[in-house]
Amino acid sequence: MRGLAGFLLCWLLLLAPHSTGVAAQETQPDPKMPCANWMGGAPGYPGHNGTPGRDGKDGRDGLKGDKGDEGPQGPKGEPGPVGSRGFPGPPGSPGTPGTPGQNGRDAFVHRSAFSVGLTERSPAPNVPIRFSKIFYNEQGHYDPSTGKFLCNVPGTYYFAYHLTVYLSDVKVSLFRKDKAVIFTYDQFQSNNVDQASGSVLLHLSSGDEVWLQVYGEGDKNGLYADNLNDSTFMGFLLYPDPENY
Ligand SMILES: [Ca+2]
Repeated sequence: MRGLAGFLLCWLLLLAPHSTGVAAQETQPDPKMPCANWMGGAPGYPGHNGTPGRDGKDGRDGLKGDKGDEGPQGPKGEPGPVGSRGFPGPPGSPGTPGTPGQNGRDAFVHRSAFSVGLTERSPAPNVPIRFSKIFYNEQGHYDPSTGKFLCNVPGTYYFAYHLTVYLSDVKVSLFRKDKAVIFTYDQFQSNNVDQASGSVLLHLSSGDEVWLQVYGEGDKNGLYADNLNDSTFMGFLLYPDPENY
């Protein structure tokens, strides 16, 4: 009895507010309305989310983008290492000729020579013999009026004499500055013609005089002379002193 009463009560409660539309609901009940399917249970809870699906395939490449703007110029780099040495260059062209040098000293000042001959027989003794025939006296350093050679160029000189001796002995000396340097003596042989010769190297200073002189007491010395130039006297500068160059 009690079950049936409850059922009826519920039925009345549900029917009362909708009494005017009962006919339509009875023919096609709405499943969404509560209590419409009053014979079923309450709706269940929503199910859990399913597992994620697998990743899809990669898409095709997109179109190439436009070229970007040009960037600003970077800072200047460090200098590179020094390169290797190059090959030698070709020889240069000849230089311009230099200016002419100064004129040298006239070599004439370093010349001194003479060659003379005797023209008078038996010259006076104890004084310079005067050789008056001139073969060579370009510089005039020999004085035929005195028979003396005067040194003008300091240096070393060579002197020589070749004398013909006839009829009597001859003794001569070559003098330098009033002093006899060498002697030559020839003893005459009868019926003959002799020769007396001498030569010497001397160093002379400017102003030194050189000459030949006959020793004797009379005027009849055997020093002979004629037009064949038998007796001669000569001298020349072999080389001047270095300070004269
Ligand atoms: Ca002799």
